[in-house]
Amino acid sequence: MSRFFSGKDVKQQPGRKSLWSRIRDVALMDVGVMVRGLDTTSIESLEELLLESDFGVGPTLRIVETMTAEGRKGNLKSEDDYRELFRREILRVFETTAPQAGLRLAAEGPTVILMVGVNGVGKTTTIAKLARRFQAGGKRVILAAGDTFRAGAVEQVERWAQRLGCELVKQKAGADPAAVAYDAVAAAVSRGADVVICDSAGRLHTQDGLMQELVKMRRVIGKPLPGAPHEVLLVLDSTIGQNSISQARIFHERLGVTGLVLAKFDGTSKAGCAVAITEELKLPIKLVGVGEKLEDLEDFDPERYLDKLLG
Ligand SMILES: Nc1nc2c(ncn2[C@@H]2O[C@H](COP(=O)(O)OP(=O)(O)OP(=O)(O)O)[C@@H](O)[C@H]2O)c(=O)[nH]1
Ligand SMILES: [Mg+2]
Repeated sequence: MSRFFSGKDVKQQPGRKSLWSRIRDVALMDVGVMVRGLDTTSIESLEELLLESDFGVGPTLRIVETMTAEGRKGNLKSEDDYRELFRREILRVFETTAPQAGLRLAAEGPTVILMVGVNGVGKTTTIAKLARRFQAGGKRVILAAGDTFRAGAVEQVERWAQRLGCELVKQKAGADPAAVAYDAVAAAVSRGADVVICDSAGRLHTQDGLMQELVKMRRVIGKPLPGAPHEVLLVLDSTIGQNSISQARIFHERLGVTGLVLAKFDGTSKAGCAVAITEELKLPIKLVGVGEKLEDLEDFDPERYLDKLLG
C-alpha cells in the first residue's frame, strides 16, 4: 500500500502515474502550448482530470482558467512555469483557512479533544494514534469511551487504552455519553492529566438524535473545565472525498468544529478532496490518517501535500 505523506514508501503503484505526469500527458505534451497556451482539448482533459481527482468544481475551473489565461498572455514558457502556477493556485486555497497551526492546547490544565464524525470514518483509530503521539511527547492521556451506542465500541477503546498504557474512563454500554465525557474531564482535572480525548458514536449525521447527543457532550465537557473542549475534530473519510462536505456542514453548524482530520488518506484516488473540502468549509485540516497503524498519523502541511500529490 502506498502511503501518501511519509517519504519512505511513496513509490507509485505500478501503472499509476503521479498527478503531474498525468497533467503533462493531457495538456502539456504539445510544444505549441508553451507558445500559444492551452487549446480547447487540453483544457477539457485537464478539467476532467482534476474533477476526477476530486479537487471540486470551483477550484478546478479557477485553476484551469488561470493556466489558460496566463499561457495565452505568454507568461508560461515551460512545464515548470505551469507547475509553479498550479502549486500557487492550490496554496492560495489553503491560505483562506485559519493558519495550519497544529492542535490548540490548553494554556493551563488539561487539553480536551472531542472527536466526532459519522460511523466508520476512523474516529476511534485516530484517537489511539493521537494518544500515542501525546504520550510520546511525555503527556499523560485519559481516553473517554464516549461511544456508548455501538455494540463493542467501549471494548474497542478499552483495548487501545490497554495497549497504549493510558487511563480510560468508561461506563456501561447505553450510558449517557455526556456523563462519560464529564467524568473523564473531571478525572483529568483532579488527577492532573494533560490530555483527555473523547470518543463519540457515529451514526448517520442526518439523525438528529446523534447531533443532540454531541451538542450535549460538548456543553457538559465545559462544566468541570471552563474553556473545554479545546478542539472539536471532525473526522472525514478521504475515500469518500468531497461527498463528505454536506455531512461536515451539519456537524459544523451544530458543534462548531475547530479542525478536520482526513482519515484513510493512504491510497485514496481522491487526494484532491483536501482542496475541495478546504475551499468549501474554510476549516483547517489539522491531521491526516495514512494507514491503520498507530504511527500512521501526520500533521497536514499544504506544501508537503503538494509535493506528494504532484510527485
Ligand atoms: N487505511 C486506513 N484505514 C483507516 C485509517 N483510519 C482508520 N482506518 C480503518 O477504518 C476502520 C474504521 O475505523 P474506526 O476508527 O473504528 O472508525 P470509527 O469512526 O470509530 O467507527 P464507528 O465507531 O463505527 O463510528 C478500521 O478498520 C480502521 O482500521 C487510515 O488512516 N487509513
Ligand atoms: Mg469508533
